[in-house]
Amino acid sequence: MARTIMHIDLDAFFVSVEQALNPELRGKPVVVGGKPDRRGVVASASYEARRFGLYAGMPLTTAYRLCPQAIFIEGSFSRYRDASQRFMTILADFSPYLEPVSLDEAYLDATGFESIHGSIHQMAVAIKQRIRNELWLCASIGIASCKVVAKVASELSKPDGLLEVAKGNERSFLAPLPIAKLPGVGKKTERILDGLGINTIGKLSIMSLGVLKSHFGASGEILHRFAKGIDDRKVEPPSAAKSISRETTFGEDTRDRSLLKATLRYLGERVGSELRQRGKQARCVTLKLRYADFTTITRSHTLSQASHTDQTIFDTGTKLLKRELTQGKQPVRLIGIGVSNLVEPGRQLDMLDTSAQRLEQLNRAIDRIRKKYGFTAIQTGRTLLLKDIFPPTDEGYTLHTPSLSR
Ligand code: DCP
Ligand code: CA
Repeated sequence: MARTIMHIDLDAFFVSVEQALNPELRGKPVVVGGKPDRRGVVASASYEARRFGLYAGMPLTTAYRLCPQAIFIEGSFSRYRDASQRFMTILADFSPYLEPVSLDEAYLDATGFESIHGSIHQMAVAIKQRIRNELWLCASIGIASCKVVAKVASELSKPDGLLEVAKGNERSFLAPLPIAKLPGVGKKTERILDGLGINTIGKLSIMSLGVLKSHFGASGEILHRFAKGIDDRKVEPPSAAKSISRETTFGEDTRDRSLLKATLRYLGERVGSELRQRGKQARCVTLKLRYADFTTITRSHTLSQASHTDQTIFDTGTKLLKRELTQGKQPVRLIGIGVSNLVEPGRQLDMLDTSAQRLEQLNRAIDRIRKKYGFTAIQTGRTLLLKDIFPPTDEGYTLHTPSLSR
């Protein structure tokens, strides 16, 4: 059946939330990420700042060099989380088939809901208006018959955009665009495709599937389908979300194993707590490290049995960390941990094992206390070390980079 999918993405999200709260920041080059004398990168740059060449991920020192007059602010994750929740609540009024992708981005399956608003175009205008009136934020919306085309459309329409790709035009819409615009094409894929003389989505769509598979394996087939504007992925409401992760960038690169482990424990507890809150168990644990030179690795381990305890997440993460931190490695800039392959808790065989049962009870007790008194009300032995490094708040430790599970 023909579907109508929307991709809604807020413009310059972190910065726009700051501008909504503080009129003095409006219309100016603004950067959220921290003071320019600090290590770290731009998390979000206002469109005024982008005119000077600033973009997310750029080191703050470079941003300062390019645009010294920009206003650099630290930002506050709790403000963005609140704005995000209100954004998602507005969207949910338009269709129950809502899939948040990150704090400021969501897919909406609008099939059948258009007529309430007159047309799909008017529905999108109404969404943009509510977001503007209630949140003082700007949303860009792409409309198409599938996710991948809707996402490319919203991106292309930015800022304050609205772009509808008519059914039947998916492929011709994508064809002239550079391959980097296609979701799934990262820097590495782009380089390989470039080496093959493929620089537009159109050229990618007429490549032989065999060649694509030989370079990219199974994802070659997905790329090929996306390039042709074919994407059967459903809009999946959150309970079906596939992974949970947390990560943080250190103020200074570090080789200190106890600090790495303490941070891993803390991040793992946050992941575990969300996992339990969602009533899920995970089969896969992934460690992420970024080294001083920005090379980034992820290492995953599949558990023999799905789990949602902090201890399992931490133990698996530590094992992966130990294996990774062999001698001669560079200092670590960022550490992260995540779980994926989420399943409904089945009948638990290991519940016969009383130690597993005790662990489970302990986790539940901790969750209850934290819910009542804040995340740092209880600190497990290992995370105590973090107290001197990151100031704890009710929200948890103020980590440098809020993590987004994308
Ligand atoms: N973010 C971050 N670090 C990054 C990228 C993004 O912390 N490397 C945060 C800040 C952004 C938010 O996530 O405001 C949303 O990311 P987007 O990629 O959607 O970027 P923006 O919303 O800032 O800009 P755009 O208007 O291009 O969507
Ligand atoms: Ca955005």
